[in-house]
Amino acid sequence: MIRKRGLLLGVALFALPLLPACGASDDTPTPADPTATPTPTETPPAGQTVSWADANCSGPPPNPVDALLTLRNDAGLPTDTGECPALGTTVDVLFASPHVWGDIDCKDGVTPVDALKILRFDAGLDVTQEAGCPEMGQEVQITVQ
Ligand SMILES: [Ca+2]
Repeated sequence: MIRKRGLLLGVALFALPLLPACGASDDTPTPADPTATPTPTETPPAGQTVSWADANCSGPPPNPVDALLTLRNDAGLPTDTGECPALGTTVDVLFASPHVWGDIDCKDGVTPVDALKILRFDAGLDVTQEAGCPEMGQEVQITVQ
């Protein structure tokens, strides 16, 4: 009996290298074509450089027109934000967390307080921003989510 097991083991060990590996194909690998042009990887969409609180992308600095747009948005009236995202759109701000476009102070969404802060900034008065929120008029790069 021991001799029979030894014979079976010997046959199994002899035949093992002859069996194809699990999942292996019979195809031999083809070398990479050295003349092939590499496929370019897809680049992320380019961001848009804007001035924070410039609601309609008219150019820095933010001004009372941006405040008016903010109030119109709050009242449910149409707003023309030009090449900027629509007010209330979530945007990724480079080197900052996602923010809502038009939520100037990064607090409580787009409200009349944001319009007031734009007017204060325009008048040269102090404006308080939430931690991690861009400063008024700061140049930022945004990408619409
Ligand atoms: Ca706000």
